[in-house]
Formats: sequence, C-alpha cells, structure tokens
Amino acid sequence: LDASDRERIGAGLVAAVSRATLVNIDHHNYNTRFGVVNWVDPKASAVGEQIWRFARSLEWTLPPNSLRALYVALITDTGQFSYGNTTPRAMRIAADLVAAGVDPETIWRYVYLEKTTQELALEARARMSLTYWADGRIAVIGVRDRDFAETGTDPQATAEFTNIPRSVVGALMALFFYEIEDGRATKVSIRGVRELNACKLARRFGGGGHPQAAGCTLVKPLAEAMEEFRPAAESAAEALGSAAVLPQKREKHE
Ligand SMILES: [Mn+2]
Repeated sequence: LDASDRERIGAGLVAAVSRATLVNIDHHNYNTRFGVVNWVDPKASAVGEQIWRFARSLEWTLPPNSLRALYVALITDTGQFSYGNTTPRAMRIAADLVAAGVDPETIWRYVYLEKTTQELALEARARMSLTYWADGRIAVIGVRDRDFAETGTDPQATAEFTNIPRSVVGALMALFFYEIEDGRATKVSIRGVRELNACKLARRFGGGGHPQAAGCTLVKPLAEAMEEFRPAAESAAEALGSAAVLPQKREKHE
C-alpha cells in the first residue's frame, strides 16, 4: 500500500512478497506497476480513500481501528485537508468515517497537537533556521544531525515541519532539509503551491512524490546538499514569475 515502487515496501517485505501474489494499491503518479495486480489511482487523495471504496464495494464492516487508520491516511495525505489533493470525495469519505464513529478530535490531538518537550525544542531550532531564497519565493529550513542528538529526537519528530516554511506569506515553494545517517546524507521535503511541480524537482535528484508534495535524498551533509539543490529550486520558482499567489495578508518584511 502507498508504495510507488518495489523498494518502497521495505527490504524485509521485498524478500517475503517475491514468492507471493503482490497486490499493489497506490495513488502515486509514477507508480512502476510492480505488482501482479496493480490498482493505481493518482486521483485518490490517499490510499486510505481507495481502501475505503474497496471495503464499501465488498460491503465489509470495518472495526474501529481500521476506520481510524483510514481517517489518519486521509488527514495526513491531504495535510489536514489543506493540499491541492483535497477533493470533495476525500472530504465525503472523511465525513463517512466520522459518521461511522471516528472521533476527529482524539485523532487530531494524537497526530498533530501533542508534542514532547524534546520535540518542541527541536521545533524551536527548526524555526530559528528559517531562511529565504529567490527573493522570498522559496522558504527553507534545515535540521542537522546534531540538532536531533542535542534535543534527544529523531526524524520522526519532523513530520509536520514542512508547515514552517509553508506558512511564509508569498512563498511558492517550501523546503525542509534534514540530515540522516549521522549527517552523511540529507533528505529534502518539497512542498509547492500553484503550478510549481514539486515531484518534477524531486525527480531531478532521484526522488519522487506528488505534484504538491515530494522528496529526495542527497548523499551529502546538510550545507552541501542545500548548495547542490538551490540552483534547481531557484530556477523552478523563478519560472513561475513574480505574480502574487494570493493577496498579501501583511506587508512582507524585508
Ligand atoms: Mn499516500
């Protein structure tokens, strides 16, 4: 589920499924169709949406845990119904799940609100790192391996960090760089607005994803990874021109 290629299902499973009938259910545009059966629907906002439709068509009654899992799939893949993939269908399925007993507040508290003191310390560092490229068209944050070490956290604590650069008024692209493998490599999360294709940019660096949300990995420490990535990001953002995305809510501070 939710894997655009065979490697994404994980090393352990790759071995296990090689002798089995592999059913590939996914919504990534560039899915390699690696299964025996492939159901790839790029119009689905989340694979949870596909599973819900599948279960409904077979008239299955799903237990509460499964309903919650489908709801989590919907809210995380749509960025709490904020990304461009937030379709009427996604919202109707969310409504169906709530009608079936899912409690949105409990899930929201658990998935988004509650943070440990360590996670908050890491977030403070991430916010402090905020910087701008291409005259503010691109907002960038970076977290180093030592930030994880010194705050006692790991990359799992960064699930929502792309919202920090995304929140900058007027930014067309949000980038979140963070070191992995003891600082030997750097992951890049790319979020785009408007016509900016985050996936196209990610694919230039061997990554992938969706038009609005994509990522890649560079085998370099953070500073070098940023340096390598920056020209491609800047030309992608500059190609969009300088027209304002939305009426500016506040004067942009220089
Ligand atoms: Mn997904």
